[in-house]
Amino acid sequence: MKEAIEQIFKELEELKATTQKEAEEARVRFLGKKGEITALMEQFRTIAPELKREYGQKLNELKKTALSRIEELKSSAQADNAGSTPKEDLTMPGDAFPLGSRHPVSIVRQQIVDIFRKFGYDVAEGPEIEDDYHVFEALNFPPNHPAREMQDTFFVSTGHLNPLLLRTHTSSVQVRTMESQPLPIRVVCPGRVFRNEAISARAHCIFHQVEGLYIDEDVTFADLKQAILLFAREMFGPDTEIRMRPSYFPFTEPSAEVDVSCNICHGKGCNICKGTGWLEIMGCGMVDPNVLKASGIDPEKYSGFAFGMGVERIAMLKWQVNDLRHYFENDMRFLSEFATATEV
Ligand code: 2U9
Repeated sequence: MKEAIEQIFKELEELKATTQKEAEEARVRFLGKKGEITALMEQFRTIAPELKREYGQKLNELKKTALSRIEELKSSAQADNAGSTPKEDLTMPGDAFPLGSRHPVSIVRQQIVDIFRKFGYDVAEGPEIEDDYHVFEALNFPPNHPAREMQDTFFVSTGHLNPLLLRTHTSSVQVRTMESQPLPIRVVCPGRVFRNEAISARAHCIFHQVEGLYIDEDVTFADLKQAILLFAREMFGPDTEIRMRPSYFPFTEPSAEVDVSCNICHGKGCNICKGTGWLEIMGCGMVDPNVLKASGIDPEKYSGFAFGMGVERIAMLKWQVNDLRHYFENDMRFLSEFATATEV
């Protein structure tokens, strides 16, 4: 028995297999039901008890060596499909790629833009780094207006007449449209804006706006009101009502804040609308004649309306999100809630 064990150790050392099939044949030869090592194991039962300890250890060692040698051969041998069965089930469907989804702010921005496109508006975009002229001067901001201070606006360059800054609204894009496009103008301008503000549940130093501008002969406040009503009904549902409250902006006169009827309680009063039945969605007004004049448009012949809304604010109302910061934190638990929310 001793010689037989030694002999098999030697053979295992010299064992070669170039294919899976050969490796499997080697396994059968040594460890199969009628294999050489299996036979020795059976023989072991009949040997004298005083030899059992020595031979038992040797046989165990031999079996272990055979198993690891054959495993080694199997993993290094080329796959030979003619003789072996593939481990994988090639008919199984593949693993799905984990696809991302659109950001809720991007979904709402697109919905707003799509509604105005349907009304016949063009879409315009412009630079995020702007000059003082296009953000403030051309929009009738007085020289001492607080928005022009360092506390409110991020300046990129200072110390000259027309400093560069991060735009605080997308109105600069409408100014550039007035400078370069023929009349009439019907345009919406989506984009990112920057304000030097402390971050809280209701404010952020970066957010998104969609602003709109319509200039033609005989554009009136009634046209503005109708455009906003149609927008509100597309965005928040066909039963939505609007109301306007007087307001003030340097670039519009008269100006108004727009509220929509609360689509949660339908006017009864709930904690979303703080018991008022109304939710503020945007500001608007008739373009100030000074703004038209600054861009070379005759205010005697033309008039226009403009409006502006914060995209995060609309998204908060739409999905009842109570903290603006969720939109900037990129927490997958929050973002994946919107994976299927792409319908208008
Ligand atoms: C031109 C002329 C007029 C754009 C307007 C508002 C009213 C407004 C705010 C809503 C919430 C900004 O995001 S927000 O903080 N906007 O209330 N924006 S009218 O008026 C213009 C724009 C361009 C040439």
